[in-house]
Amino acid sequence: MPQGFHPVKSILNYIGGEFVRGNLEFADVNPADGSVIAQVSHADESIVDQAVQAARKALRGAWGRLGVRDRAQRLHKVADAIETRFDDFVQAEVADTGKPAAVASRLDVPRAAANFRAFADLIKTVGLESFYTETPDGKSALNYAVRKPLGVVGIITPWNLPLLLLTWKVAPALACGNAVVVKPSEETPATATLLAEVTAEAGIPHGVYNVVHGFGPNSAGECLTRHPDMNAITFTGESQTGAAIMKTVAASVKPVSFELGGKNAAIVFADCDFEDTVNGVAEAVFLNTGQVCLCAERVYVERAMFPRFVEALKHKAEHLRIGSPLDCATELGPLISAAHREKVLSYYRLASEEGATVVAGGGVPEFGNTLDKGFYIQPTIYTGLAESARCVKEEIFGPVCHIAPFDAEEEAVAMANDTRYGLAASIWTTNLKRGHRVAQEMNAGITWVNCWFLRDLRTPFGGMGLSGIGREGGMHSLNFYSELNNICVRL
Ligand code: NAD
Ligand code: 6OD
Repeated sequence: MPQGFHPVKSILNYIGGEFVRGNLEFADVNPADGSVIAQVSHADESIVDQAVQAARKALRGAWGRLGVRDRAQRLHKVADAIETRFDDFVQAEVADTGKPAAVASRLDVPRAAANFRAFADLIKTVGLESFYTETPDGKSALNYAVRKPLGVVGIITPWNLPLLLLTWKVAPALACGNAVVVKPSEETPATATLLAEVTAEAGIPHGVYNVVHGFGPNSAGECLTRHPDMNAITFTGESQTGAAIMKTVAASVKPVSFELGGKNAAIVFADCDFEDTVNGVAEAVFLNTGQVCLCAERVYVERAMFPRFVEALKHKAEHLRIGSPLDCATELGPLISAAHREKVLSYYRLASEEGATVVAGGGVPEFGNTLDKGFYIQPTIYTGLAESARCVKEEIFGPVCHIAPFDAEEEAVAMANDTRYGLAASIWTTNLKRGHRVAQEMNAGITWVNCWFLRDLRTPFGGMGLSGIGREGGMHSLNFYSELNNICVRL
């Protein structure tokens, strides 16, 4: 747990092993009190180009010649270095996001190290796909496919789990032998830059990991996606942004991997373990102030249990400890920005206009201290909305859910699947047969039964519909971050 708050003062781009200042700067704001914690150097088109060229040079140098065993060893060293500088990462992440230090210490920073270890271990086990071929006209051959890096990969990430989501892509990209140019969210630039120091300490050659800071459209993000020497783009963020990026990269036919938004459902059956389910659903709704793409914003509860469940979740929401991220007891931090709070509040207002009953929250908490300058919001529960309401259909990305009753299993499945998204779902029941059956009906990239956000990094991760294109995780990541060259040798 960090002892104090030591904000970074200046956050620079990182190119070819050097920290690079841009001509313009923008402010990095602490969401807990609205204070400016750092000035961030903005990367214009020429700085983005320098980063791409540095990455290309690294591929032609030592990195391009390094074997799998050595690459894996260095990725483990990156993980070691993240663990050594654990408190620095926690402090930087907490200052940027306002998330409770307890959450960053339990989730974000350990996952960053785990991402490097998982892909370092996996890449060493990957064999070659091979076929012994006999043709009808009597020829024979040995076919085997070798894995080659894509080249320079552009990685664009959001602000909700900045280090976790960045390393989730950097680790497999480097394991496959690529060089990367990353553009973290403008809201949360610190840990990507800290990771630059760590990669250098771990012996990752200069130019393999580059960081450019800036915004999306007409800024560093778009410059990356437009760059002709970029070989692939992997992106996590809003579905609309994914659509804009897709349009930009279409001209140069680059591979893309998109992990996008969600409007995830939790289905609670009356035979669930009540206490476990209330705790699990509360976590699925409120973790990280609801700013996890996997969070449940729609909760469907079997009618027999509906009033009791609503009361229990209300109790949870009203007893979550909201406060300073640095206080060990804090469970709920602020939203990321004033603009995002305004967006979430606009949905709170809309819910009332759409006829919702406010079960809990619905507004902004008051502290009587500097936290009033932060971007806090009350955890909120609604009931009574029509399934067609915008608040039930659109991703809000805040600590909020709508709870609706259902009578039959098929009805719950139909309501849960009635969405253009398809990222995650959770099913809560002690009837395992039903758990398996309903889980298989879900149109989602991941469905949890009696748990939520329990991750195995070898499993496929991604979304259907508006929630994304492609899968990452385990071999799926390695398949995205490499190309196969099939070699056919006449015998
Ligand atoms: P966002 O789409 O606004 O921004 C994400 C990143 O894209 C930022 O770095 C931003 O600067 C950049 N960007 C924006 N416009 C761009 C453009 N035209 N070209 C290139 N880059 C551009 O998303 P956000 O607000 O940072 O994050 C919240 C969203 O991310 C939510 O919708 C959430 O569901 C989604 N998300 C999805 C996953 C997942 O795994 N599916 C994970 C986390 C977050
Ligand atoms: O756990 C992961 O690997 C992952 N990509 C989580 C995404 C969370 C979204 O906010």
